[in-house]
Amino acid sequence: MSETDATVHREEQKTVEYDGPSGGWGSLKAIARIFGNEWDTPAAFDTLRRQNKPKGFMCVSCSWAKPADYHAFEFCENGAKATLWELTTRRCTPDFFAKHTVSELRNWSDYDLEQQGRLTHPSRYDAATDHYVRCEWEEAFSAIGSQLKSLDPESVVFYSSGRASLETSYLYALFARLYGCNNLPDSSNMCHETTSVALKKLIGVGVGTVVYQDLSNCDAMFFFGQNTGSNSPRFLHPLQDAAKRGVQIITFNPVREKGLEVFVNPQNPAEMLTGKETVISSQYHQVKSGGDIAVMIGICKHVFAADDEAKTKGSRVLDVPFIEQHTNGLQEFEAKVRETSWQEIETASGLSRADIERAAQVYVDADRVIGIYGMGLTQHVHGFENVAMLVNMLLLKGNIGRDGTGISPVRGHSNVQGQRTVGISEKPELVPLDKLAKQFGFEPPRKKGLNTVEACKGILAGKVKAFFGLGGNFVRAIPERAAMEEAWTRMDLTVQIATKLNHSHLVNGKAAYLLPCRGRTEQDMQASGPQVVSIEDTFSCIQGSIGLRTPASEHLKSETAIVAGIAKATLPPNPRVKWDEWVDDYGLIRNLIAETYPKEFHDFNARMFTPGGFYRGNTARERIWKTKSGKAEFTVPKTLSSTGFEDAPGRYRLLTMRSNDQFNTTIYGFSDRLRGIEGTRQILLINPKEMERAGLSEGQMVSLVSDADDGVHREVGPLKVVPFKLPDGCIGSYYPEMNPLIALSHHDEQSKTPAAKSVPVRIRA
Ligand SMILES: Nc1nc2c(c(=O)[nH]1)N[C@H]1C(S)=C(S)[C@@H](COP(=O)(O)OP(=O)(O)OC[C@H]3O[C@@H](n4cnc5c(=O)[nH]c(N)nc54)[C@H](O)[C@@H]3O)O[C@H]1N2
Ligand SMILES: Nc1nc2c(c(=O)[nH]1)N[C@H]1C(S)=C(S)[C@@H](COP(=O)(O)OP(=O)(O)OC[C@H]3O[C@@H](n4cnc5c(=O)[nH]c(N)nc54)[C@H](O)[C@@H]3O)O[C@H]1N2
Ligand SMILES: [Mo]
Repeated sequence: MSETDATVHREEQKTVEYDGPSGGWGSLKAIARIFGNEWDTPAAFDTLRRQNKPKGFMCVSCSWAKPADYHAFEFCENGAKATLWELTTRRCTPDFFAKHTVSELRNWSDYDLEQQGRLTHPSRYDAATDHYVRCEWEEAFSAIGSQLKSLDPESVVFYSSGRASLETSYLYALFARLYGCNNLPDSSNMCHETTSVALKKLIGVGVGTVVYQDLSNCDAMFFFGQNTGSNSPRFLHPLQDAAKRGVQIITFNPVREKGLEVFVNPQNPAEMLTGKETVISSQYHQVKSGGDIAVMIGICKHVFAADDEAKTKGSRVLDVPFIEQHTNGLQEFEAKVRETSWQEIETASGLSRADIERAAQVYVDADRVIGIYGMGLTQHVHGFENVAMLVNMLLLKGNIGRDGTGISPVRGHSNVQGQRTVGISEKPELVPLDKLAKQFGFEPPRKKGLNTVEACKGILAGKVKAFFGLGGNFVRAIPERAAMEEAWTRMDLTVQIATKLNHSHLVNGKAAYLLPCRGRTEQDMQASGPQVVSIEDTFSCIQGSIGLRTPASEHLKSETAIVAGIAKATLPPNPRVKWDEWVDDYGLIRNLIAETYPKEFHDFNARMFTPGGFYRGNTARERIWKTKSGKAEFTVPKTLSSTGFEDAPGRYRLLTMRSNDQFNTTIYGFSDRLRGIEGTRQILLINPKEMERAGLSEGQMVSLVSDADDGVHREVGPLKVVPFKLPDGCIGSYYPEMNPLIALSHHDEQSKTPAAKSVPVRIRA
């Protein structure tokens, strides 16, 4: 199936080598370009000024930490875009839905749909006319409730996208369990699930061990597949400070990402006026996509060699006391590393031995090292092995659980980590079910629920009959789009809680409801007064957020109120479950959270406005290992490549990328400024040598075809060929446009995270 009709853009495409820094004037211009005339300027600036500060609201974009000693403007280009996107003056009203059928809107692009602005009224799908029509809240709640009562709870999926507050998330998970299932997949299943599974197994906690102060105390950082400049730009500030302090920053990434090369701080007038750049990465290695296991084996090989040599002089490179006291499995790991040849490592990584040794020497010399990573490690068939290799590497020199060290997965959505903390999980063993049973007087379901890939399989097989989306754009974000869209409309019920219109709302089930909610920037007035909410950042710090803007429409409800409204209409009365009272006062929900998770959330209401947030603790950071063996685990890598498929003539590894002008499926514009790609997203990035080999010329239109070995035809095109610096065998294009090319079965073996960073494809000229 071809994707182009729905996503093609009208502007002329041009690609220029971008030689400016990340940050700088470009980031301010980028904001002005997108929002030129559709924001209420003074009010918007007032809102931005309060972003990520105590008693302000916490950014709706990424989950990067909000420091206690904040800047005058504690926001970045992309955080500002996300905020202004929510504050748009445009409205998507019942009139709009009266003008366009759902079938028509299904062919609109992601960009054009969200450009309609904020949703204003609850709506119901009217099959007779193929329109969304306005309905009343109570009507929606009772219709949804009565349909849910008639369904088998195990046939219903409760998805969430990572933005909703801790308060809403806790109620949402409670609702699903009171209803009778653990079908609580979230966007994390497509993202850092690899982290949750791997780190839990290897160091006993499913999250990173680093906190803000570690960034100021480390000697070196090793970066694998995380694009700071676009995806967590506020991280550029501590990175810049680190670089200035002489910290060695070693980057492995198939793409030369500007934000990891140089940075001009847009909040520093002197730097802005002089254009003075800070070089971020001291070494930048363009590893092949899927080549990180090999790279890290190479680094460890060099560490063992350096240790052999040190021994002859009576010293050690390995942290022997740490390894003996705290780890398990070094011997087998060491044997595997020693027997792997440099030739194998060079082939699998695409890097030379000399380059890997140069990076490894920094690791040998540095006393305190942090390992940082993103989707470049997690979204692979052997993503688990990627993360496990980084753990191996850090353990060798005791780089976990010491000040200035640690492992740091950079999380995605602003509260994705927190949602998991308060019970949104398909894995019953991660949730204190006995506690919930006592608290609310019911028998929680114990059967494992569906994660994202399993939910997709269930929908394809017709076993899943109803889908709830607490935010997000599931149908655009998942793999196997063509088959999924077709199967989707066979569901009995789809309910989407959203701020803006997106494609998932338009591939509706037989009965469908579109329920518009307030955003985090907006005031949330309930019976007891204005409400505040809370979120958890990537460093496990929990912080309150206060919305002050007037809501986009008087007909909106808060996410908390919508979840509670549906739950109340669905479930039998239970004296311990007080939906109405909880909506009246979110402080009561925080008390419930504190009761379920006393260690992390005691005195929640009192602590929620601690500057920088309160830390919920991390056992691995204290070198307490809640693993099977009671120690941190070395893992023997079973492969050198994380792609999960063999190389073959004409087969490429497709990396699906985010541009600087998008937040996931939300497309703000068509300028990927930091990569010099302007005006279109329908492109195929490929290096000039590979172009020549394949007989392609610049600007030629081609399509991509899936090369998975299941025989299913998947195709996306036309795409314009653009020469781009990438390793041999690797090509790039944008997410979500490329998602029809990803087979549902192409996922990390252990966590089932879709393997979006090495998709096997062929080019069809
Ligand atoms: N502005 C903005 N911010 C965002 C988002 C957004 O879309 N826009 N999304 C949010 C979400 S949900 C998430 S999860 C995060 C995602 O943030 P990131 O983790 O940065 O995710 P990606 O941009 O998908 O890719 C990360 C990097 O991995 C590199 N890469 C690809 N394959 C490999 C590989 O095999 N090895 C290595 N070493 N590198 C590789 C890519 O070139 C890219 O630079 O950002 C969050 N923040
Ligand atoms: N090929 C490929 N696929 C990928 C990825 C990739 O790198 N490559 N990345 C994966 C990753 S990391 C992730 S996290 C997923 C993202 O998957 P999702 O989280 O499902 O998608 P988003 O695009 O973030 O969702 C955007 C929608 O959220 C709604 N929204 C925005 N703000 C709010 C709010 O405050 N409340 C509510 N209720 N709704 C709101 C709006 O309607 C908006 O259209 O995609 C995954 N898919
Ligand atoms: Mo994500």
